[in-house]
Amino acid sequence: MKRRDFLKKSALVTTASALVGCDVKVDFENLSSFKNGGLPIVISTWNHGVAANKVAMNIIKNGGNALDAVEAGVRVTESDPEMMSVGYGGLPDRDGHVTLDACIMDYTGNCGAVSYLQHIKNPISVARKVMEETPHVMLSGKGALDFALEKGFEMENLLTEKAENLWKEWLVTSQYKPIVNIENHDTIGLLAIDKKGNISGACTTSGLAWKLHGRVGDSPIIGAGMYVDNEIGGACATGVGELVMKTLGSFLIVELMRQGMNPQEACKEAVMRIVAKEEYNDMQVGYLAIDKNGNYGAYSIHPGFNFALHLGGENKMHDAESFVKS
Ligand code: SD4
Repeated sequence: MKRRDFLKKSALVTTASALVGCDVKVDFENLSSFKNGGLPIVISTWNHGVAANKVAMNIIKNGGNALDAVEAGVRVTESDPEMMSVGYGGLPDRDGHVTLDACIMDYTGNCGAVSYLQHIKNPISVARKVMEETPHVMLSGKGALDFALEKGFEMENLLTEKAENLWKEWLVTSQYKPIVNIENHDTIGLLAIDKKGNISGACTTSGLAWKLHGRVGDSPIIGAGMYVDNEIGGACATGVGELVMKTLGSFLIVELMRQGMNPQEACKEAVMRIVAKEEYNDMQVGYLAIDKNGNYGAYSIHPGFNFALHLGGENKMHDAESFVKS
């Protein structure tokens, strides 16, 4: 390695260590986990991401911007009744109510969110309206619903027969215990960079199945479920939201990238923050990140987290690396 490169890399390690306040071991000699990307790029969580990416990338290819792309992409998942962890068809809380959380963030740093929203199929579009048509960042519960209705969204029953039957089966034992990767098609977090190099992100979910009524997870929290900084990159999360909220995972990842980590290293470090403190045996968390140049990373606590990547004309599933190996 040239001396200049060595000094540059050493400086990055020092900065990263100072930031996280602990002994960060970033192996800059072994960058095998570094994922070369490119532009434009769309990346999203779980299998349902393939269909969402396709719609998002079409918008970008036709000259559209990243914000329109991320919104349109996740709307596909929200509108699909077979996706039982997002939007219409989502599994309800323990009292049988489908309550939705979503957030969106653009390349200017604007953001909007809704939490504990009921009866509206596409919460991401309500979140965008909050961002663009109110002075606020988040609306919640009945206020969010009233706002959506005022903006012309339709009130619908989101509890499908299939979801209702599963809820009734659950009621028999009423045991609440998160199971790692149980649905394998969870919350959708989607990040995109358009042809102009602008980054946006969206995240939307029906939250953990059988949650306490009123529970809100990480997905609508800017910096927890998703975060974008157009100068640096973006990140999003899936899994047990409480663990993501405690560490503000997506914001942390973007800040780690700002200090010199690549997206893969930053996702891994954010997972390490969780496993250092929490009982993680039954808890899954997965992170995705992209940097400004379209390089990407993914890391989870347990194996089984996968993501859809639309890059260089291909839209394919990939398995994330994980802290627990098998
Ligand atoms: C939540 N993070 O509400 C969401 C749920 C999820 O994989 O992503 N499950 O906690």
